[in-house]
Amino acid sequence: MEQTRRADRTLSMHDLHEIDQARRLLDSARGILILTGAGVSAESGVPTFRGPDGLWKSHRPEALATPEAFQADPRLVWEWYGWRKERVGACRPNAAHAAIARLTLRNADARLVTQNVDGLHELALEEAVSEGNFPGDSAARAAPIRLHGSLFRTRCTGCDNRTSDRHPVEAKSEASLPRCRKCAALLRPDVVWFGEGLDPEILRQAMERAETAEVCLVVGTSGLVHPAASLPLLTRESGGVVVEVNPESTPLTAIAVSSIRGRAGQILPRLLTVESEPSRNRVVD
Ligand code: BJW
Ligand code: ZN
Repeated sequence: MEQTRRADRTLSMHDLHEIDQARRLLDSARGILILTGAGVSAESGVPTFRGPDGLWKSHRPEALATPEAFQADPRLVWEWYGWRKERVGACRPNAAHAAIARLTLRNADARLVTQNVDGLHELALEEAVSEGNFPGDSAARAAPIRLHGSLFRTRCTGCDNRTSDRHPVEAKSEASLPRCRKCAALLRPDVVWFGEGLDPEILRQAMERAETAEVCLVVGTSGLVHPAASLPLLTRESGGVVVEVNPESTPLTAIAVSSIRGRAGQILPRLLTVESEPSRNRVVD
């Protein structure tokens, strides 16, 4: 977190060159897939998973983010998700979310696929639509493809019914946990845990986008979790190129034609904003 709150560093000539090269690739690309991970929300105050301040530093994934963990102790799992809902619910989109939202609204060939469950891309879209002058059908078209579900939705363990739910979670005892209105079975967060398959239709759409994209822009992901991390490989195997924005190198760096080492909130406004757009979210050094 400390790293994310520090003032933006001055970009070097090398950074500026990388940004320039990536901008040209994006400007001429007919299909663009943007794949985001937790790092894109770090500057909004949402904790990432891995790394020194990540959630997995103090919580074991297998104790909280697997179906087995939920079966063994649903109260503990709900307590953790309740805490995250509260924390994330207080966060606002940052300049990176805003830049992505504006790109996907103005460019019908650009599509966002996110691993994030925090809803900040969706909020940024709403804000951009209310501020900008975008074509009528662009908001629906620009909706992110959400690979791992949403913190603000529940799924019934009995009848599979899904509902949006922004309420705080009452997880003091198992008896107080949220239950289905239709069948009274226990509800669970509508997220994808380790060992669970992704929604096949969502995965199909993401893979199709990856295969047809001329540029896959990967932002703020460790590139460790599959099948999300396989999407940039698909783009490359299909003849496209990969551009990465991340302060650290990742396994995806090796396949990237351009790696921009910096924070999403500093880099993306430079990379994606066009001159005619409002300058509110542009970063000036
Ligand atoms: C910044 C920044 C700033 C910091 N700006 N950047 C192939 C090979 C090996 C294993 C598998 C495989 N295929 C499937 C698997 C098994 C497994 C898996 O991938 N395991 C690996 C970890 C080894 N995958 C699954 O189980 C998936 N299901 C599946 O494939 O089903 C079929 C199947 C099952 C079993 C076996 C085989 C096939 C499901 C994966 C579900 C992941 N779920 C989670 C939790 C979601 C709900 C919740 O939030 O609670 O999703 S885990 C967690 O990791 C979350 C994230 O979406 C996901 C990815 O994390 P992300 O976004 O990359 O975050 P971090 O923290 O890792 O990285 C942050 C990055 O940001 C860092 O790089 C920083 O440097 C950077 N950063 N500040 C820009 N300001
Ligand atoms: Zn039910």
